[in-house]
Amino acid sequence: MLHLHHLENSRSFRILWLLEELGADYQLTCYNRTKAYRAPDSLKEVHPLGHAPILEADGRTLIESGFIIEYLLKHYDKEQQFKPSDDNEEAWENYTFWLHFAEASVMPPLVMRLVFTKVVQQSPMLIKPVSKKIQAQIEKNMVKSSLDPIFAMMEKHLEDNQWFAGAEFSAADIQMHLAVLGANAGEGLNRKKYANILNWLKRSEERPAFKRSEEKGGRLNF
Ligand SMILES: N[C@@H](CCC(=O)N[C@@H](CS)C(=O)NCC(=O)O)C(=O)O
Repeated sequence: MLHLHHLENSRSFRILWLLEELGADYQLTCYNRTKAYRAPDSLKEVHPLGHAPILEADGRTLIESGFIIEYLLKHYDKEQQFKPSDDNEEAWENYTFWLHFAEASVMPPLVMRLVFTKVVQQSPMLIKPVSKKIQAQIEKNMVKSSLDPIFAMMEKHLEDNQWFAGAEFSAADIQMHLAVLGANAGEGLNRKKYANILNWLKRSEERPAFKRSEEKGGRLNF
């Protein structure tokens, strides 16, 4: 039996989406974020780290979205629909690269952006102008300067490929989706400069399994 612990507006949406793509039989428990935008303490009762996603699977408690994806594909994707086979070297490399790239390279600057946005929001009135200045510096020197080349690389890849693994949709698209959506929040990605990324985003969100995940786990809203 599979039991997904899903935190609203979070990485656990990835697992919900994959479970829907797989047509798996699973139980879903949804959690709301606290006022401070954290996970509620009740998630710590499921796993000591208290982060989402958490998947209870086959008598074990699994964390880490990339690992959970690989676990589900190994045990529940018998026809290997969402991961290229090992003998398709190019697709396998693309799949593995982008699956890791999402958490290792795209999410860190986005998390930094989120943290500094929260710092400004939670600063007392008197020091708000100072915290805003620090936020602007971090955004320019650490967030934007990291994200611009990352998005140029993604745009180039999607110019030649329909999906991140190549010709076929895979779990790498699921893992990358949340990262791209996060970066597209606020001002949004430039329509001309990032046309291929935005078209890929649209294609991904048109999938019936994505729509069902939104109905069950709530819309992602950054
Ligand atoms: N690298 C982990 C990150 C897990 C993580 O940080 N989850 C966030 C949600 S996106 C969380 O639970 N944050 C709530 C908190 O820290 O209180 C993964 O991919 O699963």
